[in-house]
Amino acid sequence: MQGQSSLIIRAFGYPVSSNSTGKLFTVTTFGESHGPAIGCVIDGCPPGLPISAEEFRTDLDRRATGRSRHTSQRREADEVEILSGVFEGCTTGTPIALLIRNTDQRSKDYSDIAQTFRPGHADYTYWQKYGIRDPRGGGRSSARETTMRVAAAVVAKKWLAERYGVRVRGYLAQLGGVVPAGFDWDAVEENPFFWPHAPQVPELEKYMDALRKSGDSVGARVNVDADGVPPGWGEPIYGKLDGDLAAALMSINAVKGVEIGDGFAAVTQRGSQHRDEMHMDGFTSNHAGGILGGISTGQVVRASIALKPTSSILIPGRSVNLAGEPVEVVTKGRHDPCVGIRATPIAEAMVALVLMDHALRHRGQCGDVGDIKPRIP
Ligand code: EPS
Repeated sequence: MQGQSSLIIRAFGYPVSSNSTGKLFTVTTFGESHGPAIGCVIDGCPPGLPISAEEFRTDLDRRATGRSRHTSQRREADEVEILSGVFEGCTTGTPIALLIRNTDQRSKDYSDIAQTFRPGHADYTYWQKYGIRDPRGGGRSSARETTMRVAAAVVAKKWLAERYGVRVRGYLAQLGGVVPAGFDWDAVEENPFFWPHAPQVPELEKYMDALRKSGDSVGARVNVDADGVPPGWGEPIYGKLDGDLAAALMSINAVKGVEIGDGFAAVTQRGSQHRDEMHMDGFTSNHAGGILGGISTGQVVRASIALKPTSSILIPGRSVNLAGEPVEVVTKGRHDPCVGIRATPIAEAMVALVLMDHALRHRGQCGDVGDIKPRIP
């Protein structure tokens, strides 16, 4: 009996598979980097949201490979086909299925890797877990999968903007040791790095050209801000907004750290410094990153991620092969010397998916609560 009820809870309470995210706005992705296609199913989207295939273009292009010499040179069309859930240009409330066909696979680059493991790559752990893997383009562990997160988030971003005026936007906050010397949101979309200070772009170009020539890779930091989030989103205790953001951001390939607000800087701060004082005309600071007790405060929700340097590099590294012999690995193919350069739209996407899910969850449970006073702007 007990086994049966836990089965029912799994089936009806949560998405069962770990390829799904969200409780009310659920996104399931599928596909491998060198398979025929990648796709996703979005379930729980409210009806009546106008959406067309063309609306996916901007964010998919922002994330895509081959848009500058500083990223992988694989050229994918990334054309979205809407297979279901949209009728006469509007969401119907039924599952939205999106498909993108892969068009530029070059699987021979991966023939050596089929027999060995790239140091620092999920090749090894996929093999240990499943005893079988699709090595072509990294299979399911490839950043190609993030295309569908970005596509799903186009729907979430639009609904959040129309319904609540929420805007989710990110930028590259560090490239290796280089940090922005100034900040201007307008600059972010004007360069291939999503860098917020235009005068530094030539320096970044030089840095990346030298890195690419050296055959090595480097890490990065990406920051995401969501403004317009009303107070109240997030469900203590195990559904905290910051907890769900951390899990969602950590699920992005190569992410090794997530911070909310001041994050790890809080370790050395005093309470008098870290707390965000309140006045009836607003908060005086935002060390908390717009979340207290797992619930949004109404301030900007602020997250930051650390991405590791890409493991697919030209510098030979020691590894082992399937026969248990020591080997030297050099990764061929079209890889990103810094995955962080393309991570801004992906991080935005994960933040948007979590916010959309929590917006629906808040509306479901607390939609009748009404106006709470005082409300600090
Ligand atoms: C990736 C390796 C490269 C990238 C790929 C991510 O794949 P391939 O060797 O097949 O060119 O191009 O990125 C994408 C295709 C994409 O759309 O993001 C990896 O190992 O993660």
